[in-house]
Amino acid sequence: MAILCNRILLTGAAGGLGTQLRPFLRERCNHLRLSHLRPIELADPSEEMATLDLADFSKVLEATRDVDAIIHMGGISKENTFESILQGNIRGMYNIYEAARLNNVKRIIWGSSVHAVGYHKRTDVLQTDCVTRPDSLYGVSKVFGEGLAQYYFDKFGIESVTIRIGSSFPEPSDWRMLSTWLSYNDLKHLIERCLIVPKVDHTIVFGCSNNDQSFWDNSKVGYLGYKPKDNAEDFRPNLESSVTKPPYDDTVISYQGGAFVAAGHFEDK
Ligand code: 15L
Repeated sequence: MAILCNRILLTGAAGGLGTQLRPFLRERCNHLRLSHLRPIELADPSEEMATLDLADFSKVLEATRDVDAIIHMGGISKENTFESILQGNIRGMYNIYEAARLNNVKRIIWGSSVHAVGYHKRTDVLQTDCVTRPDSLYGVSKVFGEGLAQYYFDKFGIESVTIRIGSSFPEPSDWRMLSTWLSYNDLKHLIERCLIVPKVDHTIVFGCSNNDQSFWDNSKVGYLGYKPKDNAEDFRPNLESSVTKPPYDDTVISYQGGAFVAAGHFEDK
């Protein structure tokens, strides 16, 4: 396997996607620095641990030292109180970018979300430069992150790939995921492309597999060379036999953000 970087920082290393990416990235760099809130047992001499809270700037500054690229999958991964979103995703994202600037990190690849555009209808086919329509405070924090990535590119030349991840799970488990599913293999291929392509400026790409029912069109960012192979359609028979199909006009299915749109405002609960 070709070594792509000397040292990569992977945030959220013990989370769902971090766990998938860890062995994959380990083969593509000399040193893989893992960051998480709690210590993780190291699996290889090439791994290093950076235990940290993303809201703690001095810790993030230390963790980004001597790093060539950051794969930022950490932070809050669904709707929560504004206070939690503020610390984990807004302050956390700022800390990553500001620390990257001070430590001269060249490229950041990070997980934005379908929830940055969740209020678009399922009938809209979105281009990567579409307007954002967040469906939650979580989605708003992703829009903040997308703005931050653009700002740090325009002002400081730090390159980023913002991946608007759909639903990255072992397989689609509801009807909406026929459109939003991102297989783990396609995620890994996409991350590899984001590391390899020589020039990305700030690119926004939808993180989805090659789904027949996709809401998204990545053709404007063809230069990434992302060619997903999996298709959620292969799982339709499983869904048909095990998951009730919601009526077509149900909010959970009629908006791209699904349950996040249907859920109402978190702070009212
Ligand atoms: C996300 O952004 C979440 O992190 C993930 O857990 C799923 O809920 C996904 O969106 C989705 O909407 O399927």
